Amino acid sequence: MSEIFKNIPVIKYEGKDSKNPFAFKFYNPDQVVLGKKMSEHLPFAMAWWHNLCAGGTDMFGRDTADKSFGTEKATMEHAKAKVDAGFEFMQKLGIKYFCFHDVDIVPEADDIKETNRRLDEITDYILEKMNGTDIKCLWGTANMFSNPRFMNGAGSTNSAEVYCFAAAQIKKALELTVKLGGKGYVFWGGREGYETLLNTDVKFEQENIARLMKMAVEYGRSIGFTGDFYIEPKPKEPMKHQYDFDAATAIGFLRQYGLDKDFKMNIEANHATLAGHTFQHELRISAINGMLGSIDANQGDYLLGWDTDEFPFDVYEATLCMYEVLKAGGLTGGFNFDAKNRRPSNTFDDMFHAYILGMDTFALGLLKAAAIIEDGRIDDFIKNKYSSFNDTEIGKKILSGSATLSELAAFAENLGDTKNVQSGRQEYLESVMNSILFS
Ligand code: XLS
Ligand code: CA
Ligand code: CA
Repeated sequence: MSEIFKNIPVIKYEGKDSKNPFAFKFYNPDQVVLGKKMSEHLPFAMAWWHNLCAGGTDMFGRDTADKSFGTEKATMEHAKAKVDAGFEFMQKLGIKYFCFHDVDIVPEADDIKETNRRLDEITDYILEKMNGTDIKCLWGTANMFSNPRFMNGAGSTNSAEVYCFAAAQIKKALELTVKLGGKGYVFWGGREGYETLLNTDVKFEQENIARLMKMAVEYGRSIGFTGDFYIEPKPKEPMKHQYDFDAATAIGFLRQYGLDKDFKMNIEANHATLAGHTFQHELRISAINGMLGSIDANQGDYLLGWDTDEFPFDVYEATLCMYEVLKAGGLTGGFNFDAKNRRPSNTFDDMFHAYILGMDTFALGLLKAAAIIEDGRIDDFIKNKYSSFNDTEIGKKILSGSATLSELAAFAENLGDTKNVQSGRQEYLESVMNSILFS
């Protein structure tokens, strides 16, 4: 098989002063940070769909980038060329994981039996390519949103036949995930939501989604899938209301239906901002609930109200993300670049520049987050902020859970005029952040 990304070398770390566009400036895989190699802190993954399939088509125009890799598109030859391209790409960048939807890896046929046969063939080929490399599958998923049959959802559809079709796709995608040694399985509910309550029974739809997830867990466990199932929350787009609005909503849903032991969150930065949250907020809510599983590493654009899936360049955001990840003790999943080149960045070189940018951004984020933790001022501030609960008798009583409302009321009556004498010190803490980030 001949080289696809000709003239693009293996990307190496050259340090921050390097001007080589095909070198890492900050991602130094063997560098030890807080006792662990950077490459272990940052299990990066390539998103099959954006990197190998998407050519820049948008609502107003067709592809600008040629991802045919010298073959005719929508053929098995093309599917195999994408595998070749993907493995060459990952090897040149030192990326150890990939994520895929069923329909990213083969063209979908009219008959699911034929699609499944193609999936068997291509995953045999992927396995062959994996052999002798240390590249693995991070997670798999079924695309239950593109095909017109899913216009009213998959788990939330009104059609029992479409529901069965979704079940068939999940079953196969789980089998493939197990075959490729995948660590996780994702549910992103792009069409699981509604446009208007004039035609929707929300309770019915949510219960049906839960039933489908339960069946997926039972089947997955029965075929040896030991990894995590993930919900990837997103508030809107394509639907006006999506059921997995944000982490808090998704976690509540999982608990309500007894799915919380098998599921965690796959948090995407751009989805967080669409939900009106920061990326860090979504990570924190997942982490404190023991459900921070994996991350879709991208970023949105604050001027645009949709899911732009940009490669992350914002070091401040990446730092706050890595602060959450370090505090949570790492991820069971990884960092999937669910991101695409901007439409005019349409060459093979640009694909590499994008990943170099993303990997360097998260490497910087890791270094800076470690520096914040080592510096200690922010952690100390937060700890001290609540000291009245840890250092006083009444505070301790409240924390122990043994206090009554009447007791606290009696305590308050003896206080006279009470003020909170502790400043929030936000501006000071922001300046601490800047001094750590830019030192
Ligand atoms: C779309 C989602 C999707 C999931 C996987 O907005 O990000 O790509 O990650 O289906
Ligand atoms: Ca995503
Ligand atoms: Ca997205």
